[in-house]
Parts: sequence; structure tokens; C-alpha cells
Amino acid sequence: DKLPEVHLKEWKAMNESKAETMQWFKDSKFGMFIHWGLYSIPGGVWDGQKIHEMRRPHVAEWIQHAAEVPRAEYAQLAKSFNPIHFDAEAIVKLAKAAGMRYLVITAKHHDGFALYDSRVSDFDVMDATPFKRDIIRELHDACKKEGLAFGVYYSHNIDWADGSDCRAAEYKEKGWTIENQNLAFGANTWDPSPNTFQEYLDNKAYPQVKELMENYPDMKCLWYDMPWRMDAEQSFNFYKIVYDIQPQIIITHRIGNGFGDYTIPGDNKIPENLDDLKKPWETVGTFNNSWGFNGYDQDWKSPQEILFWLIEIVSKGGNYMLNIGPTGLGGVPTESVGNLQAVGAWLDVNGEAVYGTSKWKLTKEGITQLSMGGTGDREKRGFQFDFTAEDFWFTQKDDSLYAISLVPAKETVTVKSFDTGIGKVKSVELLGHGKVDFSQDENGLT
Ligand code: JFZ
Repeated sequence: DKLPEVHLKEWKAMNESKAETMQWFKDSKFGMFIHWGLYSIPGGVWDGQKIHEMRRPHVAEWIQHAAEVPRAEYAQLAKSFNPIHFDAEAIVKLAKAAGMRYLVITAKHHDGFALYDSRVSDFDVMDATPFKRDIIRELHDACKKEGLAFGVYYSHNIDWADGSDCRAAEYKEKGWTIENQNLAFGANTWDPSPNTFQEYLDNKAYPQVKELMENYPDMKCLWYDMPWRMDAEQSFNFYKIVYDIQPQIIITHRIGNGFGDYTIPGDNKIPENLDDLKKPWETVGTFNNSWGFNGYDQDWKSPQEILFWLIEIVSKGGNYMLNIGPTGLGGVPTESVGNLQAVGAWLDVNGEAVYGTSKWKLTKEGITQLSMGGTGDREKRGFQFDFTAEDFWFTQKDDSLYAISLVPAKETVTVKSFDTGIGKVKSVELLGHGKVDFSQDENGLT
């Protein structure tokens, strides 16, 4: 909210180049998130200890932090990174089959390892692994070929390899303890790199974002994450580097200091109060309880639960970006594949009520269940599918209203909110079926 005056005008002007992408974003609704990196090899287990037995957050891509693995030891993982099952085209085709309209992958996560050909750092897929294939290039090109929009995630703040978290004096001055440094800021306090934070920005993070911009054209979005330590100048730099090369790219608000183009309400979180969201938004969700591959977590969301999330979000005007975590060998867990295909089959029939819609004055009727939850902690989720054929979510597009049910209708159903108060309905169609008979009165549409 407190945008520094100096940059306010410049930033507003930059915004204007993004209108088209913004509209694309609002229409797209459903995307694929991919967390993949060296952490996919241990898959949530280090020295026989599970990530849930270690400190939070209980997500497998945080294993280096949870187990306090020294930088040099963690880097050894790169030597065995040889994901022979990785097939960019198959992943892109899976996303399309699921009805997803865009794909965002971790170009570099908190561990500092780049999945693309980076000249700036040797800690990348080309220099440090036997695989030596530019993963971002392959996915970028496959998306282009298949007509899927593409974007990258870049951890601009946290970098356990080079991000220098040895600003201990500064933390002390601010009264931050080691505990909340670790928890709230993800700082590498167990084996900090010798450089300063500013050196990391100047010599690694800014140049790496620049090379991503130069090397992978026509991207739609850049997913910066975890801004906690950024000052306004630094966030602004990250915004401007992108804008100068690819002005159409929209950026997450997690860039920090108010510079984002769209908002992430929280991981696995659907916002309650939509008035608080002044920007277009996207909920990101895990398939089980981890972003990076977790070899022992079998708590997969069913197709029904995924549809619940998607429809709940779309009825509120947002986007859903659902994550897959490929294994260390590059395969996509079979549960993700099967469940995504089932979701896609539903969207094949009902997609008209989803894509390109906006929220109506009411988001739903009959639905009391709200299944929100944090990430990493299975016990918080508690999803149960107990909807009926007369539970509806609503969307709208042009002069059409959509009532979405996740339970097949019986002979007749009544949508109470579509009573005479909304005006006289001209025709009613059941998607995938065609026109149906109806009557409308003060009790609704039957
Ligand atoms: C971050 C990462 O630390 C995590 O590994 C993953 O990449 C996820 C998508 O993003 O975790 C967060 C960041 C912000 C919130 C929660 C988890 N938040 O604001 O609620």
C-alpha cells in the first residue's frame, strides 16, 4: 500500500503495457504450477527423517532448510540430477488435457539452483548436473508449440546457496530472533554464504532475472515469492528488469512493497472478503500437501475436490493454479495425471461456465461447506464431498448466467437465486446436453 512516491508514476505507466495480459489472465482461470528441482530427489526425506518430523513449513522443497543441510553438501545432489523421464511435451499436453490454460515452473527456488542455462551461476542444470538439458527452454518451447501460456517462478529473496543471510547484525537491530528469522524469513543461518545480500542481488538475482527475460520470450507471468526482506528500491528493480525486456509480463504481488500486478491470497487459500482484493488474484494449490515431490505423501486431492477448489475460486472471480511436483527422475506422479485428466473431462463439457467468466452478485447458493487449509499440514484440510444437486456456484458472461453444480441433476432442480428478480430468463441450457424446459417464478428457476 505504501508505494514510494518516486516510483509511483513510473510504475503506473509500466502498468499500462500489461492490459492485454491482464485480460488474458482474468479469462484463463486454471493453470499448472510446477515445483521441480534438486529437492525432488530426496523427496521430503533427509537422513531417514521425514519433513513432517522436522521444522515447518512441512513442504519437501524446504528440506535443505528443515535439515540444515550445508550448502556444499546440498549441492552434491546436482551430481545425481538426471531426470530421464522428463518430457516437456507430455507435461504440456497433460496441462491442456486438464483444461489448464497456462503453466508456471520454478526456474529457481529457495535452494538457489537454476533449472535453465544460466551464465551467471554454475549452480544450474547445465554446469552442475549430468542431465545438461535446459528444462526451462524445453517447457517454454513445448508451450509455444502447443499453444499454452508460459511463465516462471523465481525466488528473488530467499536463496540458500548465495542469498547471504548473514545479516545477523541487522536482524539483531530489528529485534528478530534466530527463531523467527528461520520461520518467517527462511534465512540460511546454518551455513550462510559469505557475500552480502546486495552482492547476491547484483551478481546473481538481478542478472538471472535479466537472462530469463532475454532468453525466453513471450512469457505471460513472473512469479516472485517471499518478499519479506526486500526494500522498495530492490522490489522496484525486480519489476523494472522484467518490464524493460518483456513489458507485457504480469508480476505477483509477492515481489514486495506493493509493486505486483496480481495478488496471491495465500497458499491453498481462498479469500473470504473479496473487497480487500484490489487486484486480479490467483489461489495456488498443492495436489497433496507439498509443492516439491514428497515420496511418502499420498494425500492426493480427488478430481471432485479439485473441481470444488476451481469452482469456488472462479465463482469469486479468481484463478486457480494447481501444482504438480515431478519426481527426481522427472516423472509426474500417476495420481496427478489421472485426476487431472478427470478434471479435464468435466471442463470439456462445462468449460463455458468457467473460462472468460466473471463473478456474479452472488457467488453460490446452498453451499455451506468451506474447506480451506494451510499448506503442508494434512490435518488442516478436512475436505468432505457432501454437496447435493441443488448446491450451486454462479458465474456470468455477457448476458448469460451460469449455475454450476458438482452433482448430476435429478429430473428437475430449482435454482432459487434465479427468481423473477433477475428478470425474465429467455432460455435455459444444460451444458453438454442442449436446451431444456423450464419455468421461472418468485421461488426460482425450475
Ligand atoms: C512459498 C514457498 O516458500 C514455497 O516453497 C512454495 O514455493 C510456495 C508456492 O510459496 O511459500 C509461501 C509463501 C507465502 C505464503 C505461504 C507460503 N503466504 O503468504 O501465505
